[in-house]
Amino acid sequence: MTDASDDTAIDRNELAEFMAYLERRNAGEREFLQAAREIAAAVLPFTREHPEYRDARILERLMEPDRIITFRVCWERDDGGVEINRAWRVQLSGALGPYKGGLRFHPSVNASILKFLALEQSLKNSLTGLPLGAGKGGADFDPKGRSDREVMRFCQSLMTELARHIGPDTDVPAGDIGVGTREIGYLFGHYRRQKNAFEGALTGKGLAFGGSPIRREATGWGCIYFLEEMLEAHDRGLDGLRVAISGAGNVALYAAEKALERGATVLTLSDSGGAIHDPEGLTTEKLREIMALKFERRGRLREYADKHSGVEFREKSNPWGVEVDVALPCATQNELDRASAERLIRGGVFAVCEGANMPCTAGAVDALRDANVLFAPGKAANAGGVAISGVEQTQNATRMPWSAERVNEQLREIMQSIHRKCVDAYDEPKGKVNDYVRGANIAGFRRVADAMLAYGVV
Ligand code: NDP
Ligand code: 2IT
Repeated sequence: MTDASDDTAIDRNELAEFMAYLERRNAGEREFLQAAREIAAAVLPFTREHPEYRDARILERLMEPDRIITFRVCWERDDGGVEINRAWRVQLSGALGPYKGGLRFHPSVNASILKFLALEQSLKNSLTGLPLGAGKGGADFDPKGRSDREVMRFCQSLMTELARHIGPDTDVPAGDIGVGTREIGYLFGHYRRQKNAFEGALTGKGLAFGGSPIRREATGWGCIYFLEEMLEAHDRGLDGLRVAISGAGNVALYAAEKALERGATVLTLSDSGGAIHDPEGLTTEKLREIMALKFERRGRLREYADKHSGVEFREKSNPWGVEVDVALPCATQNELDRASAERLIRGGVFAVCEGANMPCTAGAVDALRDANVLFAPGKAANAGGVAISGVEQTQNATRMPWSAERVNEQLREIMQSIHRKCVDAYDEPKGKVNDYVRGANIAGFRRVADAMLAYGVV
């Protein structure tokens, strides 16, 4: 018989040993190692009770991508100059279905970031219950300040190479930071032409050519559906709560839309230029204006603040200094650190739900846990986007479009079932809020691990 402190010591030693192994194999890959540590901290104690996973070294195998494809993307600027970018596709795990995950276009993109995103994707996709493997890709291309034609030429050049590695039964990319409807249109148009096949090799497509209703909204809306489940399980509701959201992209703006619909007061948004704080709260009309600014004109939030007296703009800052009940980080990784978490805690926050992938640093997550704040990790809370990508694949495969109502119903059900899986996988001792980090990692791991065990050593 061991007592709790013995267990903690064993957990710590095992984690240190596992991380030393991963660090040797993935030296300097900060984001990948950060994501891997969170998963290992939850899964290692679980596999102690399930030695079959250990004997087959399932966790180590999951953390070694099936393959990583790297390639050069050359394209011509409007002025005739030649640009060279680097692109990747990380095909991490095909255990549960064709590789699935977005493409990111951002100057910071590198192998570590894409490996972390693909690893998160593996457990997230598993949690959806759909037949989705895990991948991620992208390029160190910065779409900011580029004309539509330049973006088109870049997408076409990238797809010239990527097309040979993807397909509806092989690997199905979608959007992520810097890749939205415009980019998916250019990418799909070039894929279709090269392969001479109209097939669901990408998701997030326009409605006119095989896209699904609600795919654009799915990540943000799904995040709010998860938040509602989490609040309800702790005897709270969203109506009347003050919410801080970061980001002003696909995830953030649709999370804001659904939060408003549910009666919450949304006080903040942010972009790479800084954060806006509207002490009166956004209205549907204000949000429409911001959506037009960000999605149609590709403008900056600063312009919005300049036009609206009473809206404060904090240059190069984040929204975490504002007193709120709920925080939804929806921009990018590591955007909410321990100091920000402590500020939120002092301001009385009681729920943090990750719309982005790994927006909270490990220190922030520790601080929130110590303060007994409800915390939903991205792999659970933002799974609605990839879930509706899965639904888009179904519609493409059957050549039968679904109604918006049916897709939204499916989204709600999937987010509810993910919440249930997290709670069922890990029971927190009484008096503490549920540990969704442990729950999501264990439940997500279990399904992939069972498939991998069934396949034998491959
Ligand atoms: P978008 O490109 O639509 O929006 C990203 C937003 O975050 C923009 O407002 C952008 O600012 C801001 N941002 C991006 N990088 C930084 C940075 N380094 N510093 C400050 N602000 C930044 O992307 P999405 O909304 O699609 O993605 C946001 C997050 O959600 C990412 O972590 C992504 O991986 C995750 N996610 C996305 C899903 C999807 O379906 N799209 C699904 C699940 C998770 P600016 O407007 O100035 O560019
Ligand atoms: O991080 C994510 O889950 C996404 N960017 C969406 C992936 C997808 O395939 O829809």
